[in-house]
Amino acid sequence: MQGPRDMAAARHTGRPDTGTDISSDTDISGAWDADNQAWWDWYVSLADNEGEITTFEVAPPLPDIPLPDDATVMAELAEPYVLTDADITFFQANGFIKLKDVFSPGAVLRLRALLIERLTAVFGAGADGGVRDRFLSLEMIWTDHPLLRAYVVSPRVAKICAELLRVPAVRLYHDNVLSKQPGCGRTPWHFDDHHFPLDTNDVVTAWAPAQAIPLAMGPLAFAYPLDVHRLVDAVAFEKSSTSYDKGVAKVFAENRVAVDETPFELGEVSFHHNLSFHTAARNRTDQSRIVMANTYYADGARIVGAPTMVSGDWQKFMPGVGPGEVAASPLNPICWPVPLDGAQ
Ligand SMILES: O=C(O)CCC(=O)C(=O)O
Ligand SMILES: [Fe+2]
Repeated sequence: MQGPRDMAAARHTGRPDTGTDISSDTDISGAWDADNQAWWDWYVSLADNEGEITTFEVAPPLPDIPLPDDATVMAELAEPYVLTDADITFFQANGFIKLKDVFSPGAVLRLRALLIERLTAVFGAGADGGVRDRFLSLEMIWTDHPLLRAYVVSPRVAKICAELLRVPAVRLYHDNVLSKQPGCGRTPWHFDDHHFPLDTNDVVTAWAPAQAIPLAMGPLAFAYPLDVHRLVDAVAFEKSSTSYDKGVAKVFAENRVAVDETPFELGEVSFHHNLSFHTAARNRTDQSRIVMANTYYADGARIVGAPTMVSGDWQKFMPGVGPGEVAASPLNPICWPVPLDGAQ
């Protein structure tokens, strides 16, 4: 499939724009033919934004605290987090929940430093704020680094996911480092069901900020309750315009749909279901909004019969697994419950 990433991605990747057939702008049946970064460049180009940001708010400083060592962070990431029945009921009804103190401040600061190191290795200097306007992404950072692996396959996080979904076991779909740089535009309204080629609705993304997120930095924001997605079923997805984002915003406004757009404290993590509609505002601060967003799904789920281009680079996350097959490659370990041999 040629060209769905179109001009925005071509600008950033240096690849020529191979052209988009606007007569079939709603046809997403082809496969994605570029990488995950190109996917995000394309995806954020679908958001409706007004004007350019020229003045940047000073982001709150990161706390000046002693950093925990690897063993301390790993122990914390394995420690169970106690969810209440009310938390689970809230998630089931609303499709999202924000939980405080999932990570300690020290674990967040270690994560931010590790992610900046990785982002710098790929994108060069400035990932912590100097690079402007872009949405940087990285994935598969967990396979060769024990501490990053501990964050991604964390039993603490995965147990929360399994309990929120009310399923006995969850696997990792993939990790996703998302850095919304100062000046970067909105994340368009969407639900993740289109992104994941998984034949189940037992899918949840743990969106873990690597700093606090004030409103000016663009916290993830959720429309609720969960079934508001039905209101926008009829809005056609267009792959090279902002019409879908605008269309969803219009329907939600007309129906006075509630949106939770609130800051994230340091250590707070949100969890959203694959049918939860979400968006994020622009980053108007001088600090990058770095997040680790890892997706987990119920063990036993299969790949859908015909993944689309909106499923992006999915084969990278499930090598050797074909359409219709059980989604359980070696890159999709069961993260909860912890296997008896401890091997994740
Ligand atoms: O970080 C963002 O702005 C968007 C992330 C997102 O859509 C997701 O993790 O599902
Ligand atoms: Fe999303």
